Amino acid sequence: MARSPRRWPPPSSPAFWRSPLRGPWFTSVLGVVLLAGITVLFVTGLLSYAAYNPDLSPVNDKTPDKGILGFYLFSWPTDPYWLYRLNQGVHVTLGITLVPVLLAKLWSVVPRLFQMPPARSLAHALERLSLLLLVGGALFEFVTGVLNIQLDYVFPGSFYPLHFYGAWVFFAAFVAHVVLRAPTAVRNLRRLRGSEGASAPPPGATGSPPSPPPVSPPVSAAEPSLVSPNPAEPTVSRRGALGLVGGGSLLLFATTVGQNFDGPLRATALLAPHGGAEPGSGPAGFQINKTAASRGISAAETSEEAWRLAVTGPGGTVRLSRADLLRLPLNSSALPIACVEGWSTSDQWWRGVRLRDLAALVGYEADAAPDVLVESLQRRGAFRRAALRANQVRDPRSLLALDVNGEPLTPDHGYPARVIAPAVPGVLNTKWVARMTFGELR
Ligand SMILES: Nc1nc2c(c(=O)[nH]1)N[C@H]1C(S)=C(S)[C@@H](COP(=O)(O)O)O[C@H]1N2
Ligand SMILES: [Mo]
Repeated sequence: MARSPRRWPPPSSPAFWRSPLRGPWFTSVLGVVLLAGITVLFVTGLLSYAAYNPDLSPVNDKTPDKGILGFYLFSWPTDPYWLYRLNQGVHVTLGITLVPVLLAKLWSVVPRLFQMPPARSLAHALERLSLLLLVGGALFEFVTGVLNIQLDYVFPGSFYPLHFYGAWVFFAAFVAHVVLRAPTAVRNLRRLRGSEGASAPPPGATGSPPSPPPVSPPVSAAEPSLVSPNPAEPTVSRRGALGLVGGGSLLLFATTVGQNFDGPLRATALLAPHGGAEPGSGPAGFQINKTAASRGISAAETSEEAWRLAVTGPGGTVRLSRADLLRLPLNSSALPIACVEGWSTSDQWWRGVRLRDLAALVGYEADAAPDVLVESLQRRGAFRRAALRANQVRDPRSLLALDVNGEPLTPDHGYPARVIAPAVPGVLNTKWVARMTFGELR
């Protein structure tokens, strides 16, 4: 290997960076993949946030200072009933799948980080500042997202504001970057398709070592080229390197996506915390987020003698035992549990009392049922209370469930009673319900 006798150049010198893989084609291909992928992540992320009913203040609102960033919030629909399951499955699975692409893209442009002088003009300084927000924002969003799903809310209570505000900062920088760079990326891909890009051996030269990439002209007159002026011997072609990145993505995808399905498919989700095995078999053998024991729910307080549901509305408060609830009209719905962490179950058969019928017990017409505040027996930890919007309460599939898959709820799935509603994030499906207040969210 030829090594130059002179001193090793500093990182601010293009000669310091010797990988023959770097170049406009490699960076542009990764950039185009990220352009599509990150746009989907941003849209599904904003939708996921809307699905939390964050404007049902103050109960569900984790970002009370959101101001105009909440401009787009709307009443999350109940149809199709699998909407949140799909949205969140795409958001989390795609986010994990894009990690190798993001890392490769950052690696491909890392020489730019050390570029000297740091700024040649005001415009250039602004562009570099936007890059700081772009790279910082991307790392921040991916790291907070992955930590949240893998490590079970390491940022207690503050994941939503961090990930939500971070998404806006990141996306603003991302749009600026795309506007500035897309023309160059498209030009690079057009110009270089099949030539520099593939590092393809000349026809008839199969098996020969990959040819050194030709030095292409700088991307723009003002910008130093990403191509190393002093490339090391290639160990893999550019196409091979892309294959590695794609293979990494495929591996992450294949070991994550199964957490969206029951049964044997879930066992393939080796990487996901809610992958692997189901928590048992039988009617209650589907994923459990927080067990009764972990939330301090005791058998004594959920017993037939002790437990009463308090339902409050303009007509006063009604107290009902589980036996009382079982004597009300019972209905069934097939609905999934779909968690923000990106895991979900297939449809389960829930049976219980319609939320709209409970509203009717305390002074509302079922068709005019209002928002409801649902509170759990649980005294500590997150998710003790959640608010559902009127359209969710009125939907005839929304239940205070007493049974699942033909058996009474198990303690871990929320016995004596839990909420289940179509297309809502799992976190709104409150377990171990103690109190429901219609019309007034406090
Ligand atoms: N009281 C209470 N209800 C709760 C939770 C909780 O921790 N406490 N977790 C919520 C979350 S985040 C999800 S995803 C679902 C999971 O329901 P499962 O454990 O029956 O699958 O329950 C929701 N209901
Ligand atoms: Mo969840």
